[in-house]
Amino acid sequence: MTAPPDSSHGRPAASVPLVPRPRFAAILPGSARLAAGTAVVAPDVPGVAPVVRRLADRLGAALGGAVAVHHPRHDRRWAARRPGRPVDVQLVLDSGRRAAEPPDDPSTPVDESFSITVDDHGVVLSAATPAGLRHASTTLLTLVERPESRGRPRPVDLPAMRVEDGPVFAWRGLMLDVARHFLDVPTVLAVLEVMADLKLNRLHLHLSDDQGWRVQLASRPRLTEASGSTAVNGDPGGFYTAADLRRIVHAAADLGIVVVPEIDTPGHVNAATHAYGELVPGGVPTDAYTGIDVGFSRLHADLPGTAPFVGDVLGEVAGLVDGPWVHVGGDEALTLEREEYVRLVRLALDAVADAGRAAVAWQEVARADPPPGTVLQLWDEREGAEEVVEAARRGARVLLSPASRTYLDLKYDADFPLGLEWAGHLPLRQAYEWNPLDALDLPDGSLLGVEACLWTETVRSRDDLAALLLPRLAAVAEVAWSPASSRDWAGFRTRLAAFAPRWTAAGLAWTRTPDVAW
Ligand code: TNX
Repeated sequence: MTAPPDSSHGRPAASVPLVPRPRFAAILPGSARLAAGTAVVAPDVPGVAPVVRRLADRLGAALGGAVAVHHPRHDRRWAARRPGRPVDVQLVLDSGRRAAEPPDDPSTPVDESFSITVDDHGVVLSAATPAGLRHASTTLLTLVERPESRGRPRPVDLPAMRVEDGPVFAWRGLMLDVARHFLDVPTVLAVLEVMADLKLNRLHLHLSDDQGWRVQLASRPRLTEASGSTAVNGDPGGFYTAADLRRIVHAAADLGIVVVPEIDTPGHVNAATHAYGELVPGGVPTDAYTGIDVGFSRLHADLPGTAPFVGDVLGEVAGLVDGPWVHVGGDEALTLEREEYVRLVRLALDAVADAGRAAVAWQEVARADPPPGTVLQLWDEREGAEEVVEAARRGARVLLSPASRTYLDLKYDADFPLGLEWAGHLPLRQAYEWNPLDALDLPDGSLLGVEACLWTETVRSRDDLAALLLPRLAAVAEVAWSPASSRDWAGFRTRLAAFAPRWTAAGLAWTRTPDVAW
């Protein structure tokens, strides 16, 4: 970031709290005042409407007073604005930069790049797509909001500046394990807001596991009747109704986040085998399981109930989300022979294809020779990476969640009260200082992105969740957005310290790690 000291703003520009780090930002001579009377001027097109709503709401809260929205075709205010008044914020869908046609394949990445110009005349946010305008708005909000003085709105004199930005990776995700412990809708909505501010764009929900089943399905009602209320340690469970999941999907979409639902098969299925004896040889349902071992449960390829179960469940779940992906799990089926594992995984992959969606799966699914376009999620650095690389050579895409960098359920250090240790500890700096492009020797273009994972064996409350998630999610977000060549730990610490008060203002019990001067 080109960032000379900024006298007009009263603070060095290096402390402008942008996380993730923009590709280019320069403070220029001049300034623009945003205050009550500032309006948002934007094109009246469907994808931009939620962006404008969020921008106007939050600008209004920061500046004091409602921020009006004008659509230029119906309103000449922008052109007629007189000097001396608060400036407006104009959103421009720049057709010159726009990809000619929306892609046929909805899983094709969209152009998320944007620019911001602040000068004496106003603020202009420009991008080729609504996604780009959303990130531009988020950047502007980060510059305008002072979360530490919440409740005291005031005018903001922004230094004149130019920002040009866009992500390295198309998939910047977070996985929440809502199976080991359930996370209710308000908690998920709060996490979505945090994600949007970090420009993350995929929420992967791990909806089923041995300890609980978290989505109510009309085709198999006993899943939640028998396994909705259980959780690790005998703690309270819970589940989403279809309407709950739709609420999450819609809220995410408004924030530019695609929900990727996961039904884990053919292992991690005790919640299912506890609900339906037809999935178990002999027909007797398994006992409920509330421990934290992995790898013991399984489906059976030769039982007549298995294929209809996999088909119905994945088909119904696919119908509850709007995005192009469904995650089929596939990890740690330790009691299955390879041949039966492959048969069972193929059932799941076929069910997702039949539903018109692309499959995402944990890395082990590389063994089942998945169809081109399948997204394989790498997590285990101990073994199996070569299989993923080979599958990528045959057309699979790769998502990186190496445990030692992205497993936000690992303890920060030995003394941290929450979290697991199987892959070591994960201090903030370790989550930050790595380059996804160096992780595997992948064919060009096959690396889709990076996803943080938050398994919830030890997470019993929203506070526990926030303590593990933040600040490390910010590190993963910057790794996924900003080129490795432009990142540096010292700069990240400074920017993060200025960014974090918004988490406090949102009531999140994040962790003040010892490596940052918070
Ligand atoms: C491994 S990662 C698992 C999960 C655990 C996690 C705990 C993966 C695909 N499987 O079942 O919750 O470790 O860190």
